[in-house]
Amino acid sequence: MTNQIITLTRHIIEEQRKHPEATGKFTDLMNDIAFAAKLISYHTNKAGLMGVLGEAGSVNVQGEFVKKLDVFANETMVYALDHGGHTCVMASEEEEDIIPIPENFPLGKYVCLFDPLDGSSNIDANVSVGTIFAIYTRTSPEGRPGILEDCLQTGVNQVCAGYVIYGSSTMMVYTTGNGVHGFTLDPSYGEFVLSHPNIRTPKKAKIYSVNESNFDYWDQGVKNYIHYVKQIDKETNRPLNSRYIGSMVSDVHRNLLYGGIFLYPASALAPNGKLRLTYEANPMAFIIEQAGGKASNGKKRIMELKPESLHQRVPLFMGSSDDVKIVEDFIQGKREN
Ligand code: P6P
Repeated sequence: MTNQIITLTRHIIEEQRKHPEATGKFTDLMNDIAFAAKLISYHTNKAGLMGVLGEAGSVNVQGEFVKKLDVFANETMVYALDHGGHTCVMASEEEEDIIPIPENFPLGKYVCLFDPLDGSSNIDANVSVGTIFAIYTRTSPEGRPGILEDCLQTGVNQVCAGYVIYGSSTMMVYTTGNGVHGFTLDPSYGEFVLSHPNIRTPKKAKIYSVNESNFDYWDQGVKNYIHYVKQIDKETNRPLNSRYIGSMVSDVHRNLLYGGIFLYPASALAPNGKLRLTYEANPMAFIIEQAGGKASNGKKRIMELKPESLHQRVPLFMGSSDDVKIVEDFIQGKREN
């Protein structure tokens, strides 16, 4: 029934009505992101047929080989967001420095940070990948281009965070601080339609997601926690189920819906972990917290960490709140089993 369809645009407008100061600019910005997501979805789903698979040859700031779809997704996000007059600066996993708004375009108050295609090393194997984005309002004076400091705000300043998962269907999940809502793309008429209103994540994990090949490189507290989740104990529903795709958006999305904890700890190989604070950990943390979960670096709330650089990495433990608290106790030596 048409009057049952709640599109992403309608949902945002209805959400914005709760903010008297809203000008409609945010709605336009979200529509620009939705446009980019539809384009990336189309190319990701057609990748095998459109010769966009395989290495683009270059290497990104992370030292990873860039695949053609990475390049396309990054260009699509920049193209969608740089001209509408809603943003003053952007930053991307794919670009070393901040991305200025072209001089001939108007400036807006929003700052958008994104990982345009997270998990892209899985693309050739047809594994789900995703786009992650975080939106802030600028802290630098209006009327001039945004600056690096606008992109290095603590996660608690986010006005919006979301991800798009390109899987068996394309879904956008976002929060503006009033709960978490999921929209599924209906390709027949190109609209994101509300399919998962008010997502809440279970307090207790059923799943743990971690790359256990790093086990010997972890601190003892993390090792003790992984031993703990694998022990047989009916009373505390252990062992947990191990599920790890190696694509953060896919792992976090599954855990968000089913209950689970996602871990990317620091290790001897990666002293600050692998995932980036500004455009991976912070947006996902905002979503997880708004769904009733928790996100920590093992000692501190992710969203209270002050970023020092754009591509700064951070140890990450996020998901079902009871289990993030347990892993924090193991890491802080408050318990050994
Ligand atoms: P590993 C993908 O490359 C990514 O950035 C995240 O999407 C994913 O969670 C993580 O790295 C996987 O890393 O070391 O387990 O392959």
